[in-house]
Amino acid sequence: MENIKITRRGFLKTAVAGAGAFSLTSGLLDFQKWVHASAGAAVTSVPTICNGCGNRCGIFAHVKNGRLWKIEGNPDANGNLGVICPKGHGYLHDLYNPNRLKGPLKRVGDKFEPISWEEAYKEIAQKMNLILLANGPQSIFWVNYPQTNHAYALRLMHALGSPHYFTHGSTCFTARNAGWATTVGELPSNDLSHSRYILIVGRNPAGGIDLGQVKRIAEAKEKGAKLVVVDPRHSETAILADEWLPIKPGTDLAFLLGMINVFVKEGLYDGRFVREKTVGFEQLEEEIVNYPPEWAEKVCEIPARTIVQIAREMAKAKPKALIHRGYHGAFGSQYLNSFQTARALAIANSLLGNINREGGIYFPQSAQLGELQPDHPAPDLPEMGKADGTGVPGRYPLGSYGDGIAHAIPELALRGELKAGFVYHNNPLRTNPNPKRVIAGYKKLDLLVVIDTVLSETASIAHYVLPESFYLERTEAIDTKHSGKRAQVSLQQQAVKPLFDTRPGTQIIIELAKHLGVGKYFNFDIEEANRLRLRSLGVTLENLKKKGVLFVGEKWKEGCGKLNTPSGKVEIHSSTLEKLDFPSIPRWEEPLVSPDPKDPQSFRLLHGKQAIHTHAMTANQPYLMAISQRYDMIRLWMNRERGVRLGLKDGDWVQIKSMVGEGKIRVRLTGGIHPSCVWLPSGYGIFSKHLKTAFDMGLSYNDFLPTYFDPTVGHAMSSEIVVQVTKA
Ligand SMILES: Nc1nc2c(c(=O)[nH]1)N[C@H]1C(S)=C(S)[C@@H](COP(=O)(O)OP(=O)(O)OC[C@H]3O[C@@H](n4cnc5c(=O)[nH]c(N)nc54)[C@H](O)[C@@H]3O)O[C@H]1N2
Ligand SMILES: Nc1nc2c(c(=O)[nH]1)N[C@H]1C(S)=C(S)[C@@H](COP(=O)(O)OP(=O)(O)OC[C@H]3O[C@@H](n4cnc5c(=O)[nH]c(N)nc54)[C@H](O)[C@@H]3O)O[C@H]1N2
Ligand code: SF4
Ligand SMILES: [Mo]
Repeated sequence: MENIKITRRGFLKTAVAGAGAFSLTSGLLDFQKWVHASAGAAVTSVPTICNGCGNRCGIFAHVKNGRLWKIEGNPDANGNLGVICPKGHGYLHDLYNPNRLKGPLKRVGDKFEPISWEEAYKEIAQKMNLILLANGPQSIFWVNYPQTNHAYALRLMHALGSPHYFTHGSTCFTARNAGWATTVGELPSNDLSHSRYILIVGRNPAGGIDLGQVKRIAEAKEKGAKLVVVDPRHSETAILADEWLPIKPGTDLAFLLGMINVFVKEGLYDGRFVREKTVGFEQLEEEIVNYPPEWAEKVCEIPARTIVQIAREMAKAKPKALIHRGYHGAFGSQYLNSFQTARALAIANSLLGNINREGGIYFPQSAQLGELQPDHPAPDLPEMGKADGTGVPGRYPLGSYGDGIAHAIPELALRGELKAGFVYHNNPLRTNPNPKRVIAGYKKLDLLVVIDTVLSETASIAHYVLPESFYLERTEAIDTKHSGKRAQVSLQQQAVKPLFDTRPGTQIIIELAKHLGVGKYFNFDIEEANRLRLRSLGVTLENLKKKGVLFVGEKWKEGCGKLNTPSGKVEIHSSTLEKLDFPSIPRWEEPLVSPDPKDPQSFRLLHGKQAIHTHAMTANQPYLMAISQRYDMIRLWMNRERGVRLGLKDGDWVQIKSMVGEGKIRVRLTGGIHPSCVWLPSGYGIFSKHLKTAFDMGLSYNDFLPTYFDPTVGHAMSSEIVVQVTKA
């Protein structure tokens, strides 16, 4: 980002300006009083986990005189290796943000009134029981951010007999996961630090932050590795790269097919690996002749000679060469062709013979927690598929039953199939496509209970809002997120006492279960559950509390054994896809929609992360919003030449219009973006009036995104947006 240089001095200035705001409030929120009282006070350090985003970095929370002083990274944590990011630093201040929820709320007419926890539980249980009796268990749902510490929510849904547990996967990663699973049996990791050649296609770990990855890329580069970034936009990761290739968005599949063509035609692949560990290479040889690099150049606009050069360089560095497994940006849930793009990417890696190899793609070790049985028997699993079509033969055949298709909930509510739901650490009104439709669907529910820390858009329309304690105020279920060369367990634990009448999420789930009549599956507290689940891993809860993260299990071993695919091998040709009548060898597939090349106002609308914000949940953080404003980051990126053709100057206001929405924003003209698209940072566009700092700042791509369900996986296809951009 050329114009967003955040110097330390600049950051401190905004931080000091923000700190002043806290002195206006009273009690523990009063920063000045605390500074005075704390001079000379002892510092306690509590190892815990940052909840500023899904990375869940290991941290130490330093507490002075009962108040949080600062956080530092835990060097033992696989995911962040001792560092923390700007949004983690900023987000912790929300602990003292007066805009927090301070107690349970009940909707009365169009207002909220305070209610006690006990009354709220009783009323929710009465209404829920009526809905369960009248409509059956399949009429209720739970949707949350998919974190391992949210496991008890799934248990609650099963105890109530409902299959309808959802995560945000269909708006984030389900195409990527399905592509990898169909090809190599599971989602692997990247062994970045040992790689000699790293090709990243539409992933931006330096902006869509993954701190461990950035550190490992830096380590590899220091040892001489080459980094190539394929991104229509000059991203923060492109800044670190040896080469940046501004691809035409939606055409990564063509780029990868062109590379595979070179691997095959020039015999650059690992012949032994292909012979012993893959199926379908012959079919690939037949199909791939259709995609020479000259063809790919015409589609993706990366020169044929560059495609050839990268393929040759990677083959030379193999097997310590990798194409990053990806996340959200290019093929997580973006295009009609995203699933096939993920497949092609997995196959290209396999041809390098890098599967489960050092410096390549590897299957990480992850901790397998023990069960609560026999002490606490688990409820039976519901035997039905989900109403969204996952787990039902014939519909979204590669959809994830575990994640479900959460952005289908509004349709299911409008159709009357879902009647009541719990939304936990998730904000579908802002993070799902086409908010008008999401609002209509969620408003149709007879009962909506939202568990959040603030009055988000979704909380604003709930019947009951149950406030969860801030992450530094609560102890959570054991986290197993940090897989790697050796598995880890980690623990989010209380560092400061709750400031308000809030409760930890796990306690809320257990208390809800008891009031809903399924308490027999929840006759434990989180301390006991954590202790039981660690039993089989050979580590103690006491030690975990002391350290925050612990290594468990065996160390990763190199070598590609039997894979979790039908053939036990890498499926270049997929028999599963053949049976389903989907292309069983990747072949070119157009995106669903494309801008009109002859229309100067027509663009594809892309979106993505900025390093200082998480989704739509940190825009209300005053320090972080101050940075956005100071560095003028709330703007639509547009290619300079195209902007000039529209009569625009840098900083002008523009009008964006799609099939489903319109809005105004200022433009950032830059050479750092492909001419066919515009790019909107995805952290803004808050429309909950309760979020005072963030309200009405910027736009969200979801305002312009029609409601789509990709036919293979059911994902939201969130970059299939054509917009008209005009001077406002
Ligand atoms: N700062 C920050 N970090 C985060 C998060 C956050 O909210 N904020 N969230 C976390 C989560 S949940 C996720 S899923 C990850 C997401 O991490 P990423 O997937 O890295 O994030 P994005 O910013 O969505 O997209 C990455 C890049 O893809 C590019 N891109 C868009 N379309 C295309 C295309 O068609 N082809 C190619 N080649 N590139 C394209 C974008 O320009 C962008 O630079 O980040 C995680 N880390
Ligand atoms: N507008 C927009 N939409 C997006 C994205 C985006 O960047 N912007 N990214 C897409 C991607 S990649 C993803 S992964 C999804 C993510 O979308 P969601 O799963 O909806 O996640 P978030 O927006 O991070 O946060 C959801 C809610 O959790 C609340 N929250 C934060 N901390 C806590 C806590 O400790 N406890 C509780 N109970 N609640 C808490 C926040 O206040 C917020 O209301 O969105 C997708 N859609
Ligand atoms: S990446 Fe940043 S916000 Fe996310 S968990 Fe780590 S420190 Fe917190
Ligand atoms: Mo995501």
